[in-house]
Formats: sequence, C-alpha cells, structure tokens
Amino acid sequence: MKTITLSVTGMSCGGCAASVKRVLDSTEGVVAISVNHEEDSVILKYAETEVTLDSIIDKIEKLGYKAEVMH
Ligand SMILES: [Cu+2]
Repeated sequence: MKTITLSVTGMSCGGCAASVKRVLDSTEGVVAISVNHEEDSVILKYAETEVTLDSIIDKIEKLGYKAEVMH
C-alpha cells in the first residue's frame, strides 16, 4: 500500500472534485481518496500490485485536469 499526494490543477469547484473522486473510486486498487479542489490536491492510497501510478494519473488527465506527483 502506498499513499501519495498529487497536485491536480484545473479543478475549479466541488463538482470537479466530485468527478475526480468518482473516477478514482471506481479504479481497482485505489483504496482511499481525499480530493481538495481549493488546494489542488488529491491524496490517495493505492495497492501498487493492482494499479500503477501512471494509470491513475492518466484517468485524471482524461477528465481534463493536469496531475502530477507532489514532492
Ligand atoms: Cu468544477
């Protein structure tokens, strides 16, 4: 299990945050999600054996937001 924080830009309201959360909720291997559109952040916990970080980022970017790992 790994917990990471992503910087996700482009989420302008709670609706955006909800759609990001919905997509990640339906992603196998993602076990916990916290989306904060005011801080442009997504904290997520996932099983590295079931899903890759790249595919998670890809799903967020397909919604039209820019996602990258926060350092
Ligand atoms: Cu929005």
